[in-house]
Amino acid sequence: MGIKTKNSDHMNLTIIIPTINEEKAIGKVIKEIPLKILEKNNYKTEILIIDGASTDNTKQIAEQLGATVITEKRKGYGRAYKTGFKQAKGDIIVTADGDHTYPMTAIPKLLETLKKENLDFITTNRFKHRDKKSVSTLHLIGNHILTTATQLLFNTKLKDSQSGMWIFRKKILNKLTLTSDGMPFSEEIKIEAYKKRLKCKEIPINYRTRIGEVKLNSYKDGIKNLKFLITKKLRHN
Ligand SMILES: Nc1nc2c(ncn2[C@@H]2O[C@H](COP(=O)(O)OP(=O)(O)OP(=O)(O)O)[C@@H](O)[C@H]2O)c(=O)[nH]1
Ligand SMILES: [Mg+2]
Repeated sequence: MGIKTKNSDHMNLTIIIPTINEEKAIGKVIKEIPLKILEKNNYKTEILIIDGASTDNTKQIAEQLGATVITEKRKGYGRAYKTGFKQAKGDIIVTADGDHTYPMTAIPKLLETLKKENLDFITTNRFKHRDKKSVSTLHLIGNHILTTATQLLFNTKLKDSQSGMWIFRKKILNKLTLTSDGMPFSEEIKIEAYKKRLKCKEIPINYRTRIGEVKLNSYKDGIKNLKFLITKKLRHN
């Protein structure tokens, strides 16, 4: 008869956070991760910060709080995630920005849904329960255009194509064709998960106002995202 060790059925979880100069927020983000609850729920958690060569104290703060920091000098939000996915030890990956907008306290509940409903990929919808000031009118319009374009071009029912909080099983990554190194990576990972007919769900979350400097160039990034969707659709056909 084998000896049953405590936590022998644990799951490895990697929380990946891309950062550039997020020193005002990153400490709060990491401290908000409910490590004790996750441990109680049998998750062994690794926190990976993929830093795009910050010139402030982002890396030092993250390291002090127990995160593993990887410097990825190549530019881009998508590039950072690709590097993070390669380094992640977890069977399950959770993503979030390093700007305190996403609710890290929601992670245990989202993981429970992934497990209970045997899902492959969860993306989140920021628009149902958001702080009033968290998204400017310009970004609301931009988001609406991009989400509608995603719905029409790729026949998805997504309500928020730009959310940066996803919870998924790492094994699905080899089924996804992820080409973008930039901001369009966010819509691409969702389109790929839905198009590859994985078990996907979109779940509302609370969304807060950003701490720290805005990195996004609203018009430039919005147009880049739209162009990306059209090019991807043409390639798809
Ligand atoms: N490593 C890395 N991180 C990046 C890069 N660009 C953005 N980030 C980080 O990726 C996350 C998402 O970027 P944000 O600037 O928050 O983009 P956003 O959420 O669309 O815009 P906001 O509404 O201003 O929050 C943040 O934590 C950034 O610090 C990059 O080129 N490399
Ligand atoms: Mg953000």
